[in-house]
This record gives sequence, C-alpha cells and structure tokens, in this order.
Amino acid sequence: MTRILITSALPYINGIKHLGTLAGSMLPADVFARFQRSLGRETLYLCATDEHGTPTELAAAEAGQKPAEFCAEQHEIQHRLGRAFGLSWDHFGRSSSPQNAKLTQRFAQTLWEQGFMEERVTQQVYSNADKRFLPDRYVIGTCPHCGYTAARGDQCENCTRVLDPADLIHPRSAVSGSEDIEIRDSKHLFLRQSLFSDRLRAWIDGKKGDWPLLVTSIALKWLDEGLQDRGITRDLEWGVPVNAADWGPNPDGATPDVEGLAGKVFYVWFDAPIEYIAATWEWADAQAAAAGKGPAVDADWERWWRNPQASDVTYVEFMGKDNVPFHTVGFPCTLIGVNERFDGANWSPANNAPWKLVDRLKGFNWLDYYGGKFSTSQKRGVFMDHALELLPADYWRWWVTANTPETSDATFTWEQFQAQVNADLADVLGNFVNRILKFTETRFEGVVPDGGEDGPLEIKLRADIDAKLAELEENLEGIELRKSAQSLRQLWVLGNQYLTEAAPWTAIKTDRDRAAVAVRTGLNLVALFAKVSEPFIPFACEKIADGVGEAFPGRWPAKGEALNALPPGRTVKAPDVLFRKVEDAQVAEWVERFGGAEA
Ligand code: B3M
Ligand code: ZN
Repeated sequence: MTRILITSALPYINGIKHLGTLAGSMLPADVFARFQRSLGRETLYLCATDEHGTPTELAAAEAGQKPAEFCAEQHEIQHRLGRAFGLSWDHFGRSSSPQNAKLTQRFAQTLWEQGFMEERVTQQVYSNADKRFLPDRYVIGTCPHCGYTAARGDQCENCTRVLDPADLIHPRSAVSGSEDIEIRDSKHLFLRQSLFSDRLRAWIDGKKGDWPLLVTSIALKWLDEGLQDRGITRDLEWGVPVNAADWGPNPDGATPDVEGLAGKVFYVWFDAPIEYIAATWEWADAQAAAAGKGPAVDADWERWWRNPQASDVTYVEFMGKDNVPFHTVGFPCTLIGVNERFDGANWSPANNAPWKLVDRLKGFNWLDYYGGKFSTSQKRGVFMDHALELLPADYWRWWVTANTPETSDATFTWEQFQAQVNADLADVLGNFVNRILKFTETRFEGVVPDGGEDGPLEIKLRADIDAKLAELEENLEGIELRKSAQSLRQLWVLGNQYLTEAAPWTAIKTDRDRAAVAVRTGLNLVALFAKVSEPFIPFACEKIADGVGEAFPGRWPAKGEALNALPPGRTVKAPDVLFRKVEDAQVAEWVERFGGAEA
C-alpha cells in the first residue's frame, strides 16, 4: 500500500487570497488529495498559514494589533474560507505553532553542530525613530542610477537595478518616513548553501522527466548561477527565536556567539517549509486530543516523514513558480544538512532515520486577471471571500481547475468564466442529471428500473466510458489538472450523447423494456459522475449522491463496473437545480465591481 503525503505552499497570513493563489497551489493539491482518498489510499493533506516576517509585523501594527493577535484572527479567516471552498485539509496549521518552533530550533542546532552554519557580521539599517532594524525593502530613497525618488533598498522599481540600501540617496524608513537611520553591525547565522551545490544537482538531475520542466529548469538555473550562502536569521521580534545557547560545538570545536545572536529570530523562509513537518505534528496532537489522549508521540507523525517508517510514503508538493527555488534548493539544503555529514569530499548519513525529501513537485505558472496582476491594493480581481458571495464554490473550483496555469500563464475574464461554467456545468452535467432523474420520477415512480437487455448503444457506451475513465485516472495520477478536467467533461458529454440517442422518452411509447435499459444506464451514469467528479466539484456531487445514493463506497470505479453499480429497485430523486446559469446582467455587474478589460 502506498501512502500519500500532500502539501500546498503555505499562504502568507496577511490578507485574503485571490483566485491566483487558489489556482497555483491550494486547489490542485485538493483535487489530487480527494482523488487519492477515493482510490482508497491513506492520504494526508496539509497546509498552514505562513505567519512570520516583517510584512506580518507591519500589517499587525497597521491594524493596531500585536502580531500574535493579528495572526490568530487572520488564520481563522483563511481557515474558514478554505473550508468553504471545500479544501479538504487534514490539518490547517500555523507556522507560529510551538511544534514548528521546536522543530526549527532543533534543525538549526543540528545544522550548526554538523558544520553547515557560519556566523557573520553584517551591516543592517537601523531606524532610531522606529526603534528597529529595517529589512532592505523597507528603506526607501532616491535611485543613484535613474533618480527615481521612491526606490526600495533592494531594488529600484523604475529602472529595475538591484540595489543595496547604502546606495540610496536620502535614505529613509518606509515605516515612519524618518531619515534618522544608521548602519549598524549585526551578527547573523548563514546556512552554507554553497557546500550543497553538487549534492543538490545530483538529486535534481534524478528528477528530470519526472518533475515538470518548469520546475527542474528553475532549480537548475539557480544551481548554474552558483549557490550563495544564505542568512537565515533576522533582527525581528516576531518569529522563532534563535536558541544558540543550547547548541554544542561545531566540527571545528566552535560554539556560537550566544550574546551576539540574542534577540534574533529565524528568517521566515527558513521556518516556513519546516512547518510542513510541524503541521503533521500539530495534526497528530489534534488527533490524540480528539481521542481523549495526551499529546501525540513522535512516531505518530514521524511515520510520515522519517525513513524507514516513511519508505512507503510518496510526498507531493504543490506551489507557484516563485516558490520553486525555496523548495528545490532552500528546504532540501536544510533537510540534507540534517540528514547527512560532509567531509569536504563525501556525503555520509548522519543518522539512521533521515527526513524525507519531496518525491513529486508540481509547480504552476500564474493565473492573472485580464492579462494583468491581481492586486489587493487596487482591489483588482476576485478574492476568495467575494467569490463565495457571488457563486457557490464549485463554479470556481471547476473553472480554475479546467484553466490551471500548467504549461503557461492563464488569464481570468468574466466573459470566459461565464461561457465555460454555463456550458460545462449547467448545459452538460446539470442538464444531464436533471433530465434523467426527472424522467425516472415521472415515468418510473422514481425507482431504478429492472428488465430489458443491453443493445449496441449500451455496449458501445460501456467501452467508451471505460476508456475515458482510464484516461481520467491517468491524468489525475499524473497531476495534469487541465487534461483531467477535459477528460471529465468528455465523460459527461458521453452521457448526454447516449441519452439523446437512446431517447427513453420516445422508447417508452412502444417498448417499456428498451426505455428501462436507457433509464437504468442513465442513472448509473449519474452515480458514476457523482463519484468521479467529486475531486473537482464536491458540493454538487454530494447533492447528486443524495439523489441516487452512494454507488462506489470507498473506492474508485473499476473497469467494467462503472455502469453496474446502482441496484434495480433503489429509489432515486432529482436534486434541486444543480447549477444556475450565470446571466449577462451578473457579468456586467461584476465587471463593474471588480474591474474588467478596460481596468
Ligand atoms: N508563503 C509564499 C507565497 O505565498 C509563501 C509560501 C511558503 S511555502 C513554505 O508565495
Ligand atoms: Zn532606478
């Protein structure tokens, strides 16, 4: 038996996410998780809010809240919205959890003791007015190259030149605007990523042909440009504290400068991916608590992550392309550095329970809005909360899945959205389910009829359905979202075509048995659709399944059984309207409200 571990990139805590975030990690992960569960595989799908870092501190300050209070509130909002979208997380954790703090500190300690970390003195901008260090992009000033007056300390937006805060003319704090800033020395820890280049290249080369080209090419580009050592601590208050006092000597016998590192926290991109593991620990603790037991034991969550117990686990990650470097280089350095030792020439195991690295990594391009960016500040585009005010989650789930930005960027327009959901959901699926169930109610007392034998139409249909189902399964297993949606739509179309040709409403006038075969076959198609559409549109499928009853309990339909699952004699009923059409007037109103082509 294979176990499947799934994570989607952790949404930042500040702000409600838009459709692009849904398209580029959370929704494809959910479709895949639901499919894996429907195959009967033990599946664990985890996500969490990514809560640390300067933007969180500043957003909290703007809201007049402490970061902890701000994050607790925002986490609840994102949790509620994710559930409303049908995201079937086994656990939705928080990178600020005590479990993540413990793991992050433990990994950092091992990295130090195995010689993968180094102390360096760096120059940081300190704002006397704000009484805090400012990350590069929170220092603004005039660009020395083009004279743009609001250039950021990391890069000039106007001429795109990469900058250092020290380059800026008239530098000032982006937080308060104060020019009372100075450069101060500050001790930091660096992860010696440069040591890992060859080790990572060997690992990534092994994934070629298996991972999307988008992913391996981004990863290899980073390696080709030369891996830089990376500062993994920050002068902030909100984050996982650096616990250097607990650390032993590194292989050179050196202990860390505890005083110099006092009051620092780990960099958000160091602790965020570790939260994938910590979320598993949070999940195990929650499970144990629900069972009336104390906290989980390590084995409960380590069985998903540490070999050899996790050797039957396939670990699958979902993310947007901007996150790929952190998952193919940054996080793997952390894990390899914990798992292995390096003597300058060779790598060797450091313990006999190594942490699992990602097996399959699915990266996505962007979904944009009328060819431009979704923008929170300009209120441009559709965000998760507004989307659900307008239409049920399945409309969005369907459109987004069918248009997943896999091989290139994709764009949302209201016009295309309307056309597609009306055609696929209302005209094809909804119409089919409604037609056959209404007819069963009026002409067969709402009961799956007995009698009659398959004719050529049914024999052909069975073969077509089996082939299309196998194709759908293969596309889902291959995490090809667009192709999966296409296969599923074609299944629905096969049903519609069959019903039109078999025409039980005509047959019933002369040959009741013939009508019975067509109706029974049609109802079986409904039951099949309820099952295999569930990963995409779970809410509608629940309604359909309520109407015809569960047909494939706990399993994916096998070849040859797809149209035999409904026992004759079972009572069925038509659901309420499954999908109302999106009207032109609604589209006009939404374009007005959220922006359209002219925006
Ligand atoms: N929070 C970035 C993003 O949403 C980030 C992902 C973390 S995954 C460990 O783009
Ligand atoms: Zn410039």
